[in-house]
Amino acid sequence: MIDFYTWTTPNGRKISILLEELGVEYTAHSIDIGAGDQKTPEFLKIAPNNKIPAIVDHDNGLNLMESGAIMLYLAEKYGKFMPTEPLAKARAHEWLMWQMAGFGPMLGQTHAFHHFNKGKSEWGEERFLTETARLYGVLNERLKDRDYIVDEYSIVDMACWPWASRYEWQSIDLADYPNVRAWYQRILARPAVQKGYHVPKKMGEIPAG
Ligand SMILES: N[C@@H](CCC(=O)N[C@@H](CS)C(=O)NCC(=O)O)C(=O)O
Repeated sequence: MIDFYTWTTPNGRKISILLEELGVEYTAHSIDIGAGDQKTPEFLKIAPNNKIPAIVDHDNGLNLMESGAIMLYLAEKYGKFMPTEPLAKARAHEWLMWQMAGFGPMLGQTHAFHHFNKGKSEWGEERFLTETARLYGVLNERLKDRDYIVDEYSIVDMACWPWASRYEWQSIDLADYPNVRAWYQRILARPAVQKGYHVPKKMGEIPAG
C-alpha cells in the first residue's frame, strides 16, 4: 500500500495519474499548500524539501519526494510505462529531464508572474511567456508524426500532460500547437487520467484542449 501526499497541482497530478494507470492501491492525503500544510514537521519527515508530491511505500518503508524520482521508482517497481531497451530508455530519461528542468519550472514561473501576479513585473511575464511558448514549440516538433513523446505512452507523457492542462493560465492557445493539442486530447481520453486529475479533490472540469 502506498501513502500519497499531494495537492491539486501539476506535480501532484503526475503521480495520481500514474497511480491510477498502474491500478495500485493507494491512499491520497491532502497537503493544502495554500494553507501551509507542506511546512509541518510531520510532512518534513517525509519530504525534506517541503513540497508535494511525496509517497511512502509500505511494502518496504521507502519515503520519496520529487515527482520525477517517484515516477521512475513506480515505473520500475511495477515494470510499466517506461521503456526497458537501453536506447529507448535513454530517450525517455532525456524527455523526463526536459520536463523536470524546463516544461515544469518555466511554466510554473509563468503561473507565478503571469497568472497569479499579472502586472507586477512586465519583465517576468515577458521572459516566462516567451520561454513557455518556446517549450510548447519544442514539444510540438517532438510530437510530429508521433502519438506519444517516447514511442509508447509512458511516464514522460504523464509528467508533461498536467503542465499542458494549465494552458489557459499560460495564455497558450493549443490551436497554435496542433501536435500538442492532438496528444493532449489523446491522453485526456484515458479514464485513469480523468480520475487521477481529480485527486485529492475535484477543483473544476478538466480543460478540453
Ligand atoms: N521538483 C519538485 C517540485 C515540487 C513542487 O514545486 N511542488 C509544489 C506544488 S506543484 C509545492 O509543493 N509548492 C509548495 C511550496 O513551494 O511551498 C517535484 O517535481 O516534485
